[in-house]
Amino acid sequence: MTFQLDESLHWTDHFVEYGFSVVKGLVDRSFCEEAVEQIKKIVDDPRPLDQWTSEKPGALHEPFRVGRSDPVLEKIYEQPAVLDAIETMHGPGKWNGRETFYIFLKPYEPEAKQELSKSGHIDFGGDHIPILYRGFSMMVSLVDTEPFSGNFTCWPGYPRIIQKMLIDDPKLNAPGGALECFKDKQLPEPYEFVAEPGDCLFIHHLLLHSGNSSHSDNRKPRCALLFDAWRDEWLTEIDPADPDLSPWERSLAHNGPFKVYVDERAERGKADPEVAAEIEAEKAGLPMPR
Ligand SMILES: O=C(O)CCC(=O)C(=O)O
Ligand SMILES: [Fe+2]
Repeated sequence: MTFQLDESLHWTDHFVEYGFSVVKGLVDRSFCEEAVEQIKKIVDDPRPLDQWTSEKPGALHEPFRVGRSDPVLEKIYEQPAVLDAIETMHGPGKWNGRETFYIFLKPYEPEAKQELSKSGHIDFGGDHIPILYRGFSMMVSLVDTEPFSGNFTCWPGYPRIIQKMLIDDPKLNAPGGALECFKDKQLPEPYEFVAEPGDCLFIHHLLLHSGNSSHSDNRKPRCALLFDAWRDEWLTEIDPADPDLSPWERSLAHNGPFKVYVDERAERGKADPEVAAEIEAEKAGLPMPR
C-alpha cells in the first residue's frame, strides 16, 4: 500500500512534516480544461488523452523559462488560490513573481508494467545541493489520473534526512559528489500523486522523488504543470527558535540552527546559467531577469 496523506494536518503542516503536501482542487477546472486543449495543440495531437501513447505524442518534460512562455499555461500564475498558497508558504512579499513552468506528460506505455519506481532522486545532479535554497515547487494535475498513470511518486520525510546528511558531511555535498546513498537502499512505500484536475502537490527541494511508467487500467495519462515559487533572496541561515518562520522556512528548520557553509547561490550559479545571470544582474545593479 502506498503512503496515505495525513488528513489530520493542515496542508502547510503536512509540508513541514513530510516535505510535501496536497491541496485538492486548488486550481479551477476551467483553467485545467483550457490548459489540456493548449497542450494538445503544443504536441499536435487532438485525440482524446486515453488514445495517446508513449509513441505518439510521446512523453514530454518541456520547460517554459528563459524568455519562453505560453499565453494559456502562464495563467496558472493568475489563479488566486495559487497566489494565496504561495504567500501562505513564503510570507507576504517574498515570492519573486517569476513565472516559470514545465509541461510533464506521460502517456500510456503499451509495454510498461503496472509498477512504481523503487528508487528516487533529488534534482541537483552531481552539483552542490542547496541546504536552505530559495523556495519550493508545485505540480498541478490538469487531468484525472489513476494508480500507475505515470504519476509522480515521493518518499515522505526525506527532506529533513537528506538535509541532515548534507549538514553533517560537506564533502558529500561537493560538486561531483552526487548523492548516491539511497540507490541500493530499501525505501519505505512512496506516496503516489493520483489526482483530479486542479489538485496541487507542493514539493520541497530536498524531496526524494521519482517519475514512473504509465500503464493504468483505463490508459489515463499523467498531464501536469510543474512550476516554481522562488524568492530572489536565498536563505542563508535558519533558527528553529525564531517564532516568525514561514511554513517554507519551518520545513528547513528540523535539524537545529544552521548557517550555510558556502554561498549556495554562487555554487548553483556554477551549474545553472539562470542563477549565474541573476548574480551578474545584481552585480551590474540591473533588475533580476524574469
Ligand atoms: O516525471 C516526473 O514526475 C518526475 C520527473 C523528474 O523527477 C525529473 O525530471 O527530475
Ligand atoms: Fe526530479
